[in-house]
Amino acid sequence: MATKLKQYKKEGHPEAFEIWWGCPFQQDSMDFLYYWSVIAGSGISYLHGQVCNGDNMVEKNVTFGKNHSQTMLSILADWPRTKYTVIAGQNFPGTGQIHGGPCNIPTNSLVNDARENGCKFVIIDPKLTDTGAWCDEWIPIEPGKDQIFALSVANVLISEKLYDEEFLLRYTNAAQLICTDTRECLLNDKGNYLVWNNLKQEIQSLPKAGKMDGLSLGYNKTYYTYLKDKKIECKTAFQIFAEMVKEYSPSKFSFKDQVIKIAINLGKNKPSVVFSSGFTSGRYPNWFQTMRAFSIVNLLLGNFDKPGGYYFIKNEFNVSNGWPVPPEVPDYSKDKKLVPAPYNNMTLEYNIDQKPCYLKPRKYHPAVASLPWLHFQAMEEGKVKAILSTTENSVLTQQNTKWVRECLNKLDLIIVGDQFLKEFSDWADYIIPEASFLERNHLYYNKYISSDSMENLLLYMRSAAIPPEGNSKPLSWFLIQVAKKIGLEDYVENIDLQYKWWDKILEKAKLFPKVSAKKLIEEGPYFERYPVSHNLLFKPIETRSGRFEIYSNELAEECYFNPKSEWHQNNHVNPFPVEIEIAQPENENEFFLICGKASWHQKSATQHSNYLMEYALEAGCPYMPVYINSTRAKELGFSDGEEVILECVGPRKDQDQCVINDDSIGYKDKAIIKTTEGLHPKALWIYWASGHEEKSNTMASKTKKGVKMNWFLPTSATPYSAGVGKNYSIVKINKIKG
Ligand SMILES: Nc1nc2c(c(=O)[nH]1)N[C@H]1C(S)=C(S)[C@@H](COP(=O)(O)OP(=O)(O)OC[C@H]3O[C@@H](n4cnc5c(=O)[nH]c(N)nc54)[C@H](O)[C@@H]3O)O[C@H]1N2
Ligand SMILES: Nc1nc2c(c(=O)[nH]1)N[C@H]1C(S)=C(S)[C@@H](COP(=O)(O)OP(=O)(O)OC[C@H]3O[C@@H](n4cnc5c(=O)[nH]c(N)nc54)[C@H](O)[C@@H]3O)O[C@H]1N2
Ligand SMILES: [Mo]
Repeated sequence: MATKLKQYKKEGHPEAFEIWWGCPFQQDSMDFLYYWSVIAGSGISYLHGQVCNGDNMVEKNVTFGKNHSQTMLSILADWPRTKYTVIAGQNFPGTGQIHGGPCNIPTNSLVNDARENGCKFVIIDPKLTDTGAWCDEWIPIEPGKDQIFALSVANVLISEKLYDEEFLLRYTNAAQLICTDTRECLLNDKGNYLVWNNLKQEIQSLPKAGKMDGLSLGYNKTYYTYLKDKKIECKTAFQIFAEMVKEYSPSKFSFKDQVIKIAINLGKNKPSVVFSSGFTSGRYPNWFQTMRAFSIVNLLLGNFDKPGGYYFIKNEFNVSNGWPVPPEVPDYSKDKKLVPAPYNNMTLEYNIDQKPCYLKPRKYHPAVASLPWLHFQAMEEGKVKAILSTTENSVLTQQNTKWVRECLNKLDLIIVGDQFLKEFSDWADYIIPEASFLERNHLYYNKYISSDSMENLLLYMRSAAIPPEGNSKPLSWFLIQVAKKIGLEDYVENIDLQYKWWDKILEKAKLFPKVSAKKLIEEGPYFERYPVSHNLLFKPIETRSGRFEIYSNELAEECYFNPKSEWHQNNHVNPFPVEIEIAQPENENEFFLICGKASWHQKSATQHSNYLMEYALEAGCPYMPVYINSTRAKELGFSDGEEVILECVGPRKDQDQCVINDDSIGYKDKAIIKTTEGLHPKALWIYWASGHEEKSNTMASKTKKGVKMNWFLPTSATPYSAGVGKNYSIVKINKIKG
């Protein structure tokens, strides 16, 4: 590794070496990885972030602004007082990914509290999951139709006048005036956004969030004004949205009565409601506008910072990173342009994931976690020549396995760090025997509200349970040795990732020495508790209008109306959440192939447990097969337990502008089917990462019964938000002849 790094540095391209890292809660300090990559000048990518929730983060930034985005992303709500909850595409008791944060400590108990307090839960999912069984109601949505569902709910809320007018006027840009013809917003000479003042009967600039004097939603109204002597017809953003959703009547659904009932329940129980499109995102290229539509329904409901609604934690530990500060080490930021990176880190602006986010106009939003396909293209072009992968398994978990592997074949060097063998280790030139997360220390920070209406800020060390086994060492130890070999010893001297590193974070947060890594280990977590308080303007709303946005000024200015943007006039970045069509199965034996995480597995990480890999651990829900709707199976002449052939047939590049590489088309594999009534007829469904092919003796590889989803998945990416279509696969199911 040192030899290669020296060589690439000499050639002027240290970024030809990249670190790919995965789970932030299992791997060695991501803080240190970012620090190391800055001092070494290497590339670095939180590669899996985008396949997980990266475009969700973008949407929450676009609609709510940075200060309010995290709450919305992690569905942080005042659960004990919530009365009605509708969640799409999340198996929340099964996967625990609600109310975010490491380990999701408070999660399940809070959702249970909500239920005990009478909250009703509705799940929207093509598949009847653990959550579906737990919820009061299951809506078996057609894959990719969640956007229309949300727009239908908005339709009912508006036509039944079940929205919160005062909230819309005070905190959103619902009153902002938009030109009826072009749908561009109106601006005055000073570049201010404009509204109609009903009291004064004149146009004025949009007041600060919190103020509503004279503003009107302009329902069913048209306004006229003169700008530079030109008469302009305009309407409020609310009115244009209301006209847009008229087209989405619940009658478009086979379960129209439920849609109406859900909308009315949301409206009647507001603000003590939660309406969410889930945490993990980017399922299809319409998912960004799907999330926008869900967010706007919440804006109509005004369920923010009120009992039982989304809650913004007011108190914070000022937790940053543990990087050593000059003069302890030489100045590492001199002559280097650093930009924000995941988890309070900084990174070099020239990195593949960053460069397109800092163009003018931006091509991607800086909140994207990564831009995976650009790394693969860079490997094809010889710009990335070597990688170190830690705590992730890209050869299985990134879309379009075939393409990913072709790109990997072009590299000079692949190093993989893990405790277990996995698909990626089969590709490695070197395997680093990394100490596992149970053998090292790491500081974590979590925040949530508890049933007693308190904000809880929690710092804790996940401390080593045992010392590293055998010759294994934390990855940081290996990287420090490499740094010493390439002349960076001054930057890595005295680095102590067991204690000192975390104390630095606590010191920067002004908590040290009251709180220290050692004390956290010896005495347990450090808590601060504050009573819940309601004021959503506790921090400025960091959108372009300073308000939560129904009409996204950012999308308008940066992309949709910007002639310099590659996304100019592209509906994926329309400032309103207009319907985006996705490619569909075309023949009767074609389906969407979709997936969900198994509640008794951790993605591809648990493949070596033969017990967990058993075919039928959960009696009615075997792990390996492909689930198919019973009626569809019968129509096509397939029976339960039959072995079939699946073949990827789409989406093709010519079917969708978001498809970047469709090399997966034509890929075939055998699968066993399991018939079920608990699945939408248009979908085939698998447990995520049930299929494996690691060469050592795992039960999964031996039995070869599971399907490896990403072989069936073309590479796609949405404009600006970089959602990577992780369910966007169309497959044909065929009989095995003879
Ligand atoms: N036990 C366990 N817990 C985990 C994980 C694990 O592997 N195992 N993984 C962790 C990680 S990294 C994450 S990101 C989270 C993920 O956990 P979740 O957020 O729950 O996400 P998934 O399980 O990927 O998908 C959830 C559901 O989305 C449904 N779905 C698919 N397509 C559509 C659609 O078009 N519309 C709708 N409405 N639903 C759809 C699937 O059927 C699935 O049931 O869980 C975390 N927690
Ligand atoms: N088609 C499709 N693709 C998907 C998804 C999907 O729903 N559909 N889901 C996506 C999601 S949400 C995510 S989060 C990604 C996950 O994709 P990856 O980031 O690749 O995650 P895992 O499969 O959990 O692999 C993690 C690896 O870390 C190793 N590991 C565990 N603990 C440690 C440790 O302490 N140190 C080291 N060095 N290694 C350790 C495990 O052995 C395992 O091999 O996949 C994504 N890919
Ligand atoms: Mo994830």
